Amino acid sequence: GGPASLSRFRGALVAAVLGDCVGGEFEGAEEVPMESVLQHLSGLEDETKGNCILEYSDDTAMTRCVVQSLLNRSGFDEQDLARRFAKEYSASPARGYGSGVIHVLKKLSSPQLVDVYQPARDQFSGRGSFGNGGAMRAAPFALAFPDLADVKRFARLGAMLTHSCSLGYNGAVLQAMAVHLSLQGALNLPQQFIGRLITEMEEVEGEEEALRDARILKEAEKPFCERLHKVRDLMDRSKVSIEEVISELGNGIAALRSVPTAIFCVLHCLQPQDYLPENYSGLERTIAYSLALGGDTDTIACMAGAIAGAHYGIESVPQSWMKCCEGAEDADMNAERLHALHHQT
Ligand code: 8NA
Ligand code: MG
Ligand code: MG
Repeated sequence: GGPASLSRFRGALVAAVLGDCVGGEFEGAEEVPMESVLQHLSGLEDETKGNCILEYSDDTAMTRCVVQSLLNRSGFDEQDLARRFAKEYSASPARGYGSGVIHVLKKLSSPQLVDVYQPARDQFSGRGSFGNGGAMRAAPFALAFPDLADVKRFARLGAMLTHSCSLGYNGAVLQAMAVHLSLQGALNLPQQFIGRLITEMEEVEGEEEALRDARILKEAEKPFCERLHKVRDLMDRSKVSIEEVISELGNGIAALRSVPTAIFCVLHCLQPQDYLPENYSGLERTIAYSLALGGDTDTIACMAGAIAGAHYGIESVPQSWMKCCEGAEDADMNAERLHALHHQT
């Protein structure tokens, strides 16, 4: 489809759910042989297995809250979103939430709470979380708002409800921007795509809080920019091993060690790779490759899935995968509503 087409919206929201659901199998695994990934994925084609055999986790649970809030309020409303996060957590607490964020989610359900951003600020002795939990749910901001400035602003605020450290919320800004650019067709020119992300993040990470947090955590002056430069270097190489990707970019639960990695997965899988089945679509390659990195596989595949789905569109999503994943049908319907909201103005 053309820029911001319905197919791209559906691809983005559905593939994020698929990444989460199929990635759950390997979450936290240190080494994941490609053979195991391909076996897991071919298992999804077994017709006898029934629908929704793979449950979604915190990534999709929180993304659904963002989607519902944006649709119901026709825009960003932090009170409404905070309430939805709290309600969702108390209804289904066993979705694999990070061990820190559950304290925020419990506090957000208090009727006495005045400032909905305060519980997140109190995390980790006042430093705030740098986990990837803000980034994993950032895609809907790119779908709801046509202007990049709004995408950045609301992805940041949406993340700050649980992640007040700039290394957490700036991961969400980066992820939302990647989805935004992909929806516009920017992945047709991969070098320009990564160049644009670097330029945007130069500005984002030039802010005082970001520079201060990076200093305190002993990271590079502009940590996401540094990683994006590494992504660009790895893109230019003809052969890259999984080990190199993990050591250069990471596969962990910190936004800094997973958002640039997800972006790399998408870029790397734009072309066929000899260790992936020839009949795989680009989207299938992206998700398979994300799982083979190990570590926080559900979240990396969820983020890579959103970016890749926005590029390839819903046509590249296998029906059999969709049928196996809880929440995929819902995501497909909500994508249509977000598409309408996006094109409303
Ligand atoms: P979070 O905010 O609890 O952060 C995740 C973890 O990161 C925390 O529990 C801490 O260990 C660490 N952390 C974050 N900020 C700081 C800090 N300032 N100082 C010290 N340590 C810190 O949760 P989240 O919403 O960011 O979730 C992140 C990931 O954890 C998600 O992938 C989610 O699925 C979850 N998770 C991951 C695994 C896994 O094995 N990869 C397993 C279960 C849950
Ligand atoms: Mg998860
Ligand atoms: Mg995870």
